[in-house]
Amino acid sequence: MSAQESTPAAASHPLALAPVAAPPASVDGFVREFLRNLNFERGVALSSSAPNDRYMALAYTVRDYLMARWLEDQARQRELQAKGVCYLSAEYLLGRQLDNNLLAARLTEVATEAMVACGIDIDELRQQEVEPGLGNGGLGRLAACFIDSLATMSVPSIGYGIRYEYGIFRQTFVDGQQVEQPDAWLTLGSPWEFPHPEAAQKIFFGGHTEKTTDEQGVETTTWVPGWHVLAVPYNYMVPGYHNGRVNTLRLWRAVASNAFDLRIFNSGDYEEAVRAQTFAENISKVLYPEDSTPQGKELRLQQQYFFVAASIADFLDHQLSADFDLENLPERVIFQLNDTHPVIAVPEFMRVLVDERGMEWDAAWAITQKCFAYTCHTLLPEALEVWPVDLLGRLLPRHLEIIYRINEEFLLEVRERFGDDELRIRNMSIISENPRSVRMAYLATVAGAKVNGVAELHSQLLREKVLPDFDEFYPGKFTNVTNGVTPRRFVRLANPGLAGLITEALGAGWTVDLERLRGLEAFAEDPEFRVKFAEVKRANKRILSDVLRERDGFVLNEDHLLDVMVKRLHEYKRQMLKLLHIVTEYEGIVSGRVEASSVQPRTFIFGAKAAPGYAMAKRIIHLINAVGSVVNDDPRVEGRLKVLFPPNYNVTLAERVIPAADLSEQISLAGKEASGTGNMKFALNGALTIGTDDGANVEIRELVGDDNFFLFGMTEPEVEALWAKGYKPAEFYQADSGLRRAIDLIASGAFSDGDRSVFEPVVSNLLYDDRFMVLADYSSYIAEQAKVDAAYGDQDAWTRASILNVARTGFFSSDRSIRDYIDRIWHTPPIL
Ligand code: 26W
Repeated sequence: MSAQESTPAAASHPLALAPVAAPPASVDGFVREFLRNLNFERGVALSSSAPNDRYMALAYTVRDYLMARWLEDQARQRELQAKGVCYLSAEYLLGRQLDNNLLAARLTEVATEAMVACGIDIDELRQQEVEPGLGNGGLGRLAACFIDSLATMSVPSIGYGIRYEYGIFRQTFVDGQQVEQPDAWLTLGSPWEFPHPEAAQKIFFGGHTEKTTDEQGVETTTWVPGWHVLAVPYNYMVPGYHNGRVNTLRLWRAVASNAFDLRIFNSGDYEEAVRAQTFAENISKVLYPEDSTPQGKELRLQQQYFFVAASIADFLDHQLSADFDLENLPERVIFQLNDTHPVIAVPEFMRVLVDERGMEWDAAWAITQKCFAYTCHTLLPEALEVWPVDLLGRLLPRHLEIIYRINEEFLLEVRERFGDDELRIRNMSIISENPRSVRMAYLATVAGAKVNGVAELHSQLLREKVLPDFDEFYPGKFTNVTNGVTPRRFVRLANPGLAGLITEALGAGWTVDLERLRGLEAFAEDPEFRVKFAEVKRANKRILSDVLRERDGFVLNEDHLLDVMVKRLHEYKRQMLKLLHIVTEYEGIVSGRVEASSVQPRTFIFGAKAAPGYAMAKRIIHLINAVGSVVNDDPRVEGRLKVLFPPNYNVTLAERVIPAADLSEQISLAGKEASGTGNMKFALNGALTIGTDDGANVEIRELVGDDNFFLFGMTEPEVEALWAKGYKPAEFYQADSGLRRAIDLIASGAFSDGDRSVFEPVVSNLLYDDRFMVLADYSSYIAEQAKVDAAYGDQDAWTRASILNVARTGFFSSDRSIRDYIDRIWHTPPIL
């Protein structure tokens, strides 16, 4: 997968054949390269340089060291024409790049010394980097972990996505309430991107279709679009860890082809003159901050079509050899659909093969069904995207026609198999009625060679509850690939103390072979190792304490049990259950029923953004901050309970919070969290999990053992049974005095200066709706939290359990996930 064709003359020039030389990997060599970039790229002298100049020059220098490998790798992948993966994702939550690129290129020490040689503290430069927040949460971060593993495992692949000018909003709190600020991450420019306007693609929208029949009576359809924009690719390096490989992440930016209309300008209508530009740029302007409920906005569909059409054109135009026979596409590429957001790629692929390349429909469809696969990341019915046919037909008239034909032929097959079972036909139709819409998950399932969930339980529920008809109709199509996280960023980089301890005990191989962590089981029995391990956790708490003091003016007590819940704010994730635990503890002490000195000192850390349009989620954030400020200022619980809610939770903050945590809160209602990946990061960093049997928690518990996991709550079948029986949350309120006191305290206005109205909606939602059964799981949760307190009292036993969590969760490496995708779906062996 490499850059565009170069002209034959240039290609054969002796210099063109010479390998690109990387600068000398010595401290002197690095200093020279750094100063050259500072002076000639940034155009400043060291003496007059600003911190951002020095950061940019450092980044350019790291790039230079990786460039040779990148260019070589692209040429090699092109030459070998091996089968590769095109990962289509509307989101990539990349996090900061500098340290990951230094680590991958084995340059961390050299760069640190080189900066010292220049009188620069490299850490000051680290702080300059703005993390690219081109994602909402789990799905976006998973994509980032996956492309890291694909590069580290030398799998030919390219990640395609959108270069949003504004990423996920910056969260601030005003009087405890979330206020969103635009994320202008590109203000100072991004040193890690390489624009390639010469490889821009024209992307068409609107218009109508025309049918023509040639003299042989063959009917062809032509799309006569209404308008178009240009998609300009920006390449980002995706370096493999210590394998000399560098894959590409190609993100598309929308620009107007005729950016400026001089004629209109000269007529004095300046705004009109640039209207095309602003209109076009809007397409890649901003990431939609929803992570569960699609708003069905036209611009969102424009964004989805824009990047998949550009990616397919880029692949067919620039990645295939000129004489490539399209019949062999299934041996050459697999397009992985990261949820339904890119599924419009299916009718686009058909349009290109049939309308542009003149392929027969059946031949094209046979190829399409082998070249696509779909990963579903959710269980919430409201998160499954459906696009009204009038909107889709207006924006993409040809694609709607193609979807209709795909559906027609599919339903014919269903009829052949099941006869005229109208209910089944209606249930399975890609087109739903009232309003007439396209069910994107159904289209992805019909077109995909494989459909996978992201954890065992999720994949099972997908087959049994979400898409049962399709599982029956397509035996063998549904599979599972349990999520994973990259150990490079979330252990090696985020927790150097732990990484050092592991390498000391097991050697360095674990970073690319995480199952080797199993070797730590023996060390769990070694008191000395336990002491060292506990010291690493304490040191991480000190680091976090410094970060939170600097960042938010918070003071962290390192002797406290650090109880952490960081993830998007959503009612199914049940931050409200965590809050009821805190209020219960608080109420117990201030009411005098519980002796403060008998309470295990805890600090509760929250991190959570709410989708701006999600009112209840924003109210819950307000309530968490309100409870926090009352608890933190109440001398009766001083030194016992502390609530910290640092704003703007993102990858960079996660890298500080996760290594310091003692307890990982994974408390979603069973059957709602597809997998979770934070749960994996916490376990790999030695936090013990309190959780339900939901998503990947089930697999974590199976691996670490029941003694090293705090399980509570209903199982998924029990949830279904209670729901079927008719769930009355108020009954649980009546039956449980502890629960009643906690809810009553919130309802009383105790956390809102006595104003009961402020949080009344939250309280009544719990008492009369409680869709995610917070009240039903309350008593089991509180009981399990008491076990946590007791367990934490025996630090040595806790540390032993913590070591066993690290030792037994190597399975959750994203390298293992990628291996499963290769074995079960892609069949794209690494090219070594
Ligand atoms: C259109 C609105 C929208 C946007 C994003 C709907 C749904 C999404 C994502 C699928 C939500 C998401 O991030 N899902 C999370 O994906 C993770 C990676 O697989 C899982 O670990 C989480 O359980 C799942 O909630």
